[in-house]
Amino acid sequence: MTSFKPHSSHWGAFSGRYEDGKLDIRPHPGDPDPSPLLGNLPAIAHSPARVSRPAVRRGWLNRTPGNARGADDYVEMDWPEASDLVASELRRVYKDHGPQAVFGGSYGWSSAGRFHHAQSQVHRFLNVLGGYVRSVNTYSSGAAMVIIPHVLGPYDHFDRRSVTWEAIERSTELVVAFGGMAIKNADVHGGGISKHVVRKTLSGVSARGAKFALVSPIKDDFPADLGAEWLAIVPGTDVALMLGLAHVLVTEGLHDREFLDRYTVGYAAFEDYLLGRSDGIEKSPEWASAICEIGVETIRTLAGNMASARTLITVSHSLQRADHGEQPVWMGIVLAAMLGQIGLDGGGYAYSLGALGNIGKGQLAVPLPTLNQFKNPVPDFIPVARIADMLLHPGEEFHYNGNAMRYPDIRLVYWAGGNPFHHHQDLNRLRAAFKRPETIIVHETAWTSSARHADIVLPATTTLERDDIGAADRDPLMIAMKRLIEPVGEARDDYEIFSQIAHRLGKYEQFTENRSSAEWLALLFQTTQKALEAGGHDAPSFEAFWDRGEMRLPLQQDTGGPARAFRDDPDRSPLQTPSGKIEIFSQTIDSFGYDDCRGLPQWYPARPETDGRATYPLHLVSNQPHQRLHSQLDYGDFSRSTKIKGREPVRLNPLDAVSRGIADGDIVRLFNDRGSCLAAAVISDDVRKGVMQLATGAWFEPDDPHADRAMCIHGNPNILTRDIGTSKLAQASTGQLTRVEAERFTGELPPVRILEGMAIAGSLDDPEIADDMLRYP
Ligand SMILES: Nc1nc2c(c(=O)[nH]1)N[C@H]1C(S)=C(S)[C@@H](COP(=O)(O)OP(=O)(O)OC[C@H]3O[C@@H](n4cnc5c(=O)[nH]c(N)nc54)[C@H](O)[C@@H]3O)O[C@H]1N2
Ligand SMILES: Nc1nc2c(c(=O)[nH]1)N[C@H]1C(S)=C(S)[C@@H](COP(=O)(O)OP(=O)(O)OC[C@H]3O[C@@H](n4cnc5c(=O)[nH]c(N)nc54)[C@H](O)[C@@H]3O)O[C@H]1N2
Ligand SMILES: [Mo]
Repeated sequence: MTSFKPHSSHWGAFSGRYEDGKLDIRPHPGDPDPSPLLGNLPAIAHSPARVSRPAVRRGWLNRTPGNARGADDYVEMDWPEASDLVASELRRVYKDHGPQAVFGGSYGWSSAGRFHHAQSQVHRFLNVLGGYVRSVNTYSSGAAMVIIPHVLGPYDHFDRRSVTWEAIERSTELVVAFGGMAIKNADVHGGGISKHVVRKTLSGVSARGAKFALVSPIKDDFPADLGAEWLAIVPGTDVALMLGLAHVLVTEGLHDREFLDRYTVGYAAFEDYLLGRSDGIEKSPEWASAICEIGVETIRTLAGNMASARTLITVSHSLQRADHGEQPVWMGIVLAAMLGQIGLDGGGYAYSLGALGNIGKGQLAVPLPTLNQFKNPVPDFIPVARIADMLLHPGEEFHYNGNAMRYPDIRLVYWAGGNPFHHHQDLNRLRAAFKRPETIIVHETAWTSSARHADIVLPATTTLERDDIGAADRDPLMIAMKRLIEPVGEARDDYEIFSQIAHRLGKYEQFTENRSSAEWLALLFQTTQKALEAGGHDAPSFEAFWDRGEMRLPLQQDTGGPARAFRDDPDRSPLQTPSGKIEIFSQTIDSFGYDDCRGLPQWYPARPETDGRATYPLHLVSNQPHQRLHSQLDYGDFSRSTKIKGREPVRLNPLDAVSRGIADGDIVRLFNDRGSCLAAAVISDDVRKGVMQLATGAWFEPDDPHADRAMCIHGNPNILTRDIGTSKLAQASTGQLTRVEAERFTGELPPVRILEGMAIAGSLDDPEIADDMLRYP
């Protein structure tokens, strides 16, 4: 009998045992509310979706004219040949075009584990070769990461060191959650989460008598049993509602003038806008109600309640992953400032609370092991969601955060640990963009759609196939992640793959520093161990930690973070903004002269969606899936158990279903000017009328891989979403919302095959294919 060994994932700590060809998973005994996502893990050991051998796209190998990326055959080869091929191609591109022709942004969540983290590995590797064009910010929070530093201070001060669950349990009387706090989202935290506490914490807060207002088009964005008031808002209109609330505060004299005077700049100009003195439009509850479709009385009552209780305003990531996404983040801050509660225990403003399972927990008192990525000498970068623009428009000018910049001319794209055909918008446009580079290299664990658009696909192990150290921001448990299964097929660790290629390029010593993976783990562990020792804590050796299987890390005391310090003494602890105060008006942003993000937060109607029709009638919300992390392990049992007729479920309101003749369980076709997809209808009162909700993450499978405007037969919403930046300020993803129409699908239902693996055309042992290979320079 083998024993259960400790391991960790982005969705929870667990132990596993592999026996008789079966992987058993047990949640960590200390986790009060383990995630069902653990049910996706066993398939890793045997799924045909795994990449088993290095593979190369045939059209790339023999330089076939015309580019068939996404529709081509793959042939397999041995590791030494694959490593040679990648090395010689990298040598060519670096020599002929330089590092500014290599895109290594490689966005993506990859897996938990401090050393084998794919992004760190790929960045370190490319830096050893001379650098690469990088990407900045995230799909998660691209708009907030740019606006918050202008108006409140460093992003991580307010994302991480903000209001804690402890303070909420102690003091909060009313939580107004814009975008909700869906329990499904708190299942996950990047790097790991040993205790899922959000459900229990919210119950406790509710039991103490606190009230909740859920502002969302979807009712289950808040736990159903806590009696939250559901304000079923029109998607994309939160700023109008916030302005309506602000208007009530001012006209009823409920705003905190003293706070605004002492702690903010620019309120007077904002009030001119709010009351219509500057533009002739009063942002009254009536005005707001006409836009967001929340009743006037509801707005008035909520504003009154907010002013008379210890109120916490939360704004979810999702609100800013939309057109003009900077505005709700900023306007939420202004609303909280008007209530005068920023920096009070359990009051004020908490950005993205509930979006990830460790937000709101205490800070670790010691640093975590981190692999040195070295310095990147290339200055060029893009805001992460501008990838298709970059590939389609080399040399073209774009604006970002006060700078006019140009897109670099990319010849080679290197991706490890991310799935752009999951995370990017307007996939038909992304397919066109992915035809541009000369070479695309991907390390993948599985034949995702991104792997299927690459020229060289190298099979990577998952964490289950390697030893690592598990640790994450705000999680007090460090875990000895022990290998549970042998590598599947010929999969290798990203580190091993890069080491072999580096060797061929004469960079082995620089990349590996002559250390094995095991030696790296022991070395990286020392960062934390030394800090523990210095702080007088239990500081076991690496061997002792590895034997024990886990180690508890100390937490900092909760002092209320930078907001509390600022409130207590704004002169000695100013905010790190230009004025040292909360910037209701930002001189800096105003000076950029952007028409889509001005010096004050304000209401901007969404930009028109289409060239064709006037508009599509339904709002599509494409939010995070409850049954997986993004696209990861869509082939796992739990994710598959939620599919209907093999498709991703799409939820819609009964009224919208009836008027379109759609019944529960029907396959529907969603469409707009950009594309279309199939999905399975689930009719639900939890979805506001006029809204459809289709989670992200079903692997993109085109009906016709050769078509320019393919339909996804599986249910990936990004075939429909818009590929435009939030504004010239942040240029962030607007993937959360788009407009669509839907109809019952009556055609013959094509089978979904993408989760069943790739049909490989042959191997290099095959003489005809080997001949192609010889023709490669
Ligand atoms: N429409 C719409 N689109 C969205 C969003 C939305 O709200 N709406 N949300 C966005 C957000 S917030 C995010 S964060 C992104 C997420 O986008 P991604 O982070 O790109 O999504 P993942 O599915 O996590 O992709 C990780 C990939 O890494 C692979 N992988 C895992 N472990 C390893 C490893 O050790 N080595 C290697 N080489 N590969 C590994 C997995 O197989 C998987 O394909 O999506 C964004 N896209
Ligand atoms: N189970 C699971 N959990 C996850 C992830 C996952 O893939 N799976 N991904 C993780 C990641 S990377 C991130 S960044 C976070 C993302 O955190 P979020 O971006 O906050 O999560 P979403 O689920 O995309 O959106 C939350 C809710 O916002 C609501 N919403 C959408 N548009 C609007 C709007 O205009 N107004 C209002 N008021 N509400 C709106 C939707 O109903 C949606 O359910 O989630 C994390 N948690
Ligand atoms: Mo994210």
